[in-house]
Formats: sequence, structure tokens, C-alpha cells
Amino acid sequence: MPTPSPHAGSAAPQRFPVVVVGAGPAGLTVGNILRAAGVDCLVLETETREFIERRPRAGVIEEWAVGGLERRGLARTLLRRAQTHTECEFRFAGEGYRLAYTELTGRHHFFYPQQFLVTDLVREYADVRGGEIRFGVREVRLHGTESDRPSVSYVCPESGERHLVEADFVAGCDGARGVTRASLPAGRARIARHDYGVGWLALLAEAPPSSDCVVFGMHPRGFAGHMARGPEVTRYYLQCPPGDDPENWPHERVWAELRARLDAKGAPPLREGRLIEKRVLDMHGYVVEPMTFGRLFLAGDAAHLTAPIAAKGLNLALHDAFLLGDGLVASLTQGDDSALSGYSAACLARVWDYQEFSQWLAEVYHGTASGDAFRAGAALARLRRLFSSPVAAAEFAERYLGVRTTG
Ligand code: RFL
Repeated sequence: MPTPSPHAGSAAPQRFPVVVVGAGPAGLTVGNILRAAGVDCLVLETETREFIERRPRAGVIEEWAVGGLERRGLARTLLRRAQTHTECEFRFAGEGYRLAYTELTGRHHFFYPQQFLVTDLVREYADVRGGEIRFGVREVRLHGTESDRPSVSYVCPESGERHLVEADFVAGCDGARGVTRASLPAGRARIARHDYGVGWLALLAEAPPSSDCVVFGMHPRGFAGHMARGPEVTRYYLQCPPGDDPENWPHERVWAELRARLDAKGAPPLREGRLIEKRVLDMHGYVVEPMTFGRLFLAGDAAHLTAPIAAKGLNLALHDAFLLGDGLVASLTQGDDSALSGYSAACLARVWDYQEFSQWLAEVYHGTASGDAFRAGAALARLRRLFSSPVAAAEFAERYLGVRTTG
């Protein structure tokens, strides 16, 4: 629930047209769009700059999203450093099958670690475009979101004082564990949730990639995934029980399972390396509808979470941020509120499309190991169809790349 007012003893209030809560890809993109249009804004972030510039997460960015960054002057370094991928491989029943999605659509994926993108966006926002950002803030609270004069308060890490910032608009870009979604009044937003009932052990290995493309392994012992994160680092996933303890996965067990689940005739051996990240993600998702309330606009994981099944979360965060940034600029510089009025519906069309694709793909990944012969048979049928029907392959390619998606 929104907090009615900040407590007494605060420093004198400041005023910004927009307060952005959260300096992830969504918040920093919104901030950059506002600064490019000469609109002042304040970004509030609970972590330090060093921390967010090193936090490893996503790596797959769709071509339309890179195009959106490029048009806003935000992709110079990415275009120089990112790798492009044109196909992926499915391994099942002891064989490997390549799906050449670029051949089918003319589009490709960019591989660029999320922390590099965040580093580029912070530098452009704060150092080049002169945007204000406060790191390490504590106890962020929203006030008066139902009114025309919303405000945000936070405890300053240096002084320990609570500061109040008044705004015309608040952008809630504080991810899945932030405070802005929780500030929506009960009963005013619907939160649709889906639990896939499985966990993924997310691993980062200090090892070169073992294939020139993303590999998905569907195995009776569970799903395994392989994706490059650069010449020296590779991300791997292993399906595991939800809530599993990463300590149950020592080095030898991890590599034995990866070798078994990613095995296929003629596949090169895996290149092992030290595991530098090992965490269990419970595969679940949610969607908040609508994504706006009064003058609070949610964007990215704050509004919707897609399990990393189809590598969509960062792409959706960027899509929201483009629409929200442009909508805020139109409202604040031309008094045109039409884009902000249509913001939630325009975002949600793509969000639901990606959620549905993730659900479809989750069944392909996890059906084989579900212990349910019917689900396993159906998953195998989906896989066979991908490699026997050019129409099915083309549809997968479009959806994997986010091509011709409504919204
Ligand atoms: P973020 O990136 O979580 O940023 C939110 C920021 O808000 C801060 N924060 C607060 N700030 C102020 N006040 C508060 N009360 C705050 N609470 C939190 C946080 O510190 C943070 O800096 O959300 P955003 O911007 O919406 O971006 C979303 C993406 O980060 C996320 O969807 C992706 O990482 C998901 N994802 C992937 N997406 C892809 O499109 N392609 C991929 O290949 C992909 N791989 C992944 C992923 C997510 C993963 N994890 C860790 C869940 C792989 C993994 C392992």
C-alpha cells in the first residue's frame, strides 16, 4: 500500500518531473530517453554502481531491441562488442538438430552480457547526458500515487536522513523484488501468476563455450542448457527440484550431469571450468494488469516476470522502457498523453505473447523428464515437428526472435 507521508525530520523536498525507481536496463533506458529530450529525472538505486555494473544475468538481446537502443543512441558499444548468433541446437534422443533461425527470418540474436549493457547505460545517463542518480539508497517509499502529486522518499546512505522527492510521474523499474509493485493499492491491479513447478540451477563457468550456438538438451534426467557469455565465460543451466540447495551440486556432479544431458552423436566434448556462479532459480512468472496506476508506471520485471526459459525478460524490459520513455517525453514536452494512456495495453500484448511462448517452450524442455509418459510423448512430438515441418520451424524462429509480435 502507498505510504501516506514520509516521517517528520526529513530534508527539504526536491522536485523532478520524473523519479525512476531502479537502475536496471528498464530504469536506465527510461532515464536516457528523458535526458536526451532535455527532461530532468532522478534515478534511485539501492545497490552501488560497482555492483550493478558487475551483476551477471541475461545475455540474449533480440534484433528489434538493439535497433530500439541504436535509434536512441544507446547501442554504440554493444554493436562493437556483441556477438551475433544465427542458429540454436536441440539435443534429444542422442542426436543434435540445428535450427537455423536467421535463414528462416533474416534476423539474428545479439549476445551481450547484461552487466555490459547496464555499464553502457549508466555511463551514458550519468556521465554523458548529465542525469542524476543516487546509489545505495535505503527504504524507498512511494506516497500519493493516487494523486496528481506523487512523491518518493528514501533514506540517504551517507546522512541516514529521509529525503522526499516530488514528481509529476514515478517510473517503477525496480525489478521483481522492488517496492513499486507492492505500492499498488490492493484490488486495483490483477496479478496473474504461473508456476512451472521446476527449478533451474543457473551456472556461470570460467570456460570457453563448447559450441558455436545455444544448445538445449532434453533428457530423461532433466533439461540442460548451454549459452556463450563471451570467449572465456559460459552460462549453463540444469533442471533441478524447485528450492534445491546449490550446495547439493558440487563441481563433479554439475559436470557429470551436463555431459550426460547435453550428450549427442558427434557433439564436441564440454570444456570444463571453475564454476563462478551457482544459484537455483524457481521457474515462475507473473503479469500485473494494468501496469499503471494513476501517475505510477511499472516497467520491466517490476510489472512482469518471465522465467528465463526463452530469454525474454531483458527484451520485455527494453520494450516497456522505449514506450514509457517516449510516452513521458510526449506528455511532459508536448502535453500529449495519448501514448501514456495506451502504455499498459501496448506493453501487455508483447508480454503475453512472450509468456505464452515461454510456456510452450517449457513443456518442450521439461516434458521429457516429467515422469509423465503422456507429457514426455507430447514433448517429443513437438520436437520432431520442429525438424520435419518448415512451417513449424519458421514459427519457432519468429517467436524465438520476437519477430512479428503484436505490441
Ligand atoms: P532489474 O534488472 O532487476 O533492475 C531493477 C533494479 O532495481 C533495483 N532495486 C531498487 N532500486 C530502488 N529501490 C528499491 N526498492 C529497489 N529494489 C530493487 C535493483 O537493485 C536493480 O538494479 O529489472 P529490469 O530493469 O526490469 O530488467 C529485467 C532484466 O534484468 C531481467 O528480465 C533479465 O535479466 C531476465 N533474464 C534474461 N532476459 C533476457 O531477455 N535474455 C536472457 O538471456 C536472460 N537471461 C535472465 C537471464 C535472468 C536471470 N536471473 C538471474 C533471474 C538469466 C538469469 C540467470
